[in-house]
Amino acid sequence: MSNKSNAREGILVGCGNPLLDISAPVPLQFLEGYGMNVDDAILAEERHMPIYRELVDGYQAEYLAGGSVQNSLRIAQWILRQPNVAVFFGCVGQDDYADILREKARAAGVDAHYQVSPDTPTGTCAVLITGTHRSLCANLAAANKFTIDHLEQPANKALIDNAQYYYISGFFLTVNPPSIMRVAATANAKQRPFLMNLSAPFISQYFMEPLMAVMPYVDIIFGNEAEAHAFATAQGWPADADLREIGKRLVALPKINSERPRIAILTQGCDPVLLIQHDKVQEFPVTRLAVHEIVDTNGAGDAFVGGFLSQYVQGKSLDVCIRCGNYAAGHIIKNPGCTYSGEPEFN
Ligand code: 26A
Repeated sequence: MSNKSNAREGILVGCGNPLLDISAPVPLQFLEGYGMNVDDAILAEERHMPIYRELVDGYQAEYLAGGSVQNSLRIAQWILRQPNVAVFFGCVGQDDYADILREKARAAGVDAHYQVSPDTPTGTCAVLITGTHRSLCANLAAANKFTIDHLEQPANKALIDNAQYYYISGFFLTVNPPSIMRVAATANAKQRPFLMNLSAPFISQYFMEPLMAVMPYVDIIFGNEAEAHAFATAQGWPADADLREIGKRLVALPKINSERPRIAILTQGCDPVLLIQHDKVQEFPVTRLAVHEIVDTNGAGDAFVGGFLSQYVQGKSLDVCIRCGNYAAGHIIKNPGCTYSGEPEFN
């Protein structure tokens, strides 16, 4: 069994949407009723608002800490076994849900510095489980109130300056691109890695402009196959481009610090993870779980990034980082939501 790491406190900073997940198994008709598909990740519109009440009243709903970046940081902390390596910024309300998120972050060892929007409820995400699939519908609420002032507060600015690795999801592009640009520019000025995630197809479909504004700063880009294809389509790349080709094109997009070429890491469920550097593609196999072992796939992508980050901040090779990502994702799938049980078994 591995011992705690000796990564430095505050070495990793993340920004994202702190959400409380309301998760329940539902019949497919439930999704259809709301015009949703399996494995969606969408922003709630007016017509989705009744979902949350309906889940709590009519189904066996569980409350779980969520929010993509926060999930990844919690997983990284679990593997690191040493608190406060990861610092998190995001906006919550002043309510019980915020207290739950604060406590879950603390218990996981994440050093969360929430901005508080007193008049807005904490964000929630409906997680609709249908067999081995899940569909997400986020009501960002307070998470959407995040402002760059929060990062400019002296104590928070010091935390950002002091970090060496930065991770922000594509999801955060829906909230506050100026904050993303600020963190990206800081990372670039200090020659420190800035990592991002494509997060969901709708980000490429509707937020391509801010995504492309930050892309030149992105040292490592994560995504799954659906997200990579959505990005390729939105870019007008050839419709027959496969994941390898898309990866090669992603790493070739313009980059500010050309001395550190971009890396793309593309996951594809139980098929091998692709690591793309220059025009070289490497594959990393994934252990296929039996259907009966799968509790829910919610958070698998976040856990992959969390496992990756836990090693990356220790300066481990990409090979080790990806293996740890696969380990973490496999573990999380066997647990509800993006939660873990027991001690990590990764060396
Ligand atoms: C802006 N959107 C849609 C989102 C999210 C999100 N986190 C941030 N922003 N939509 C879903 N999630 C989170 O993703 C996790 C699963 O990967 C959910 O809270 C869930 O925990």
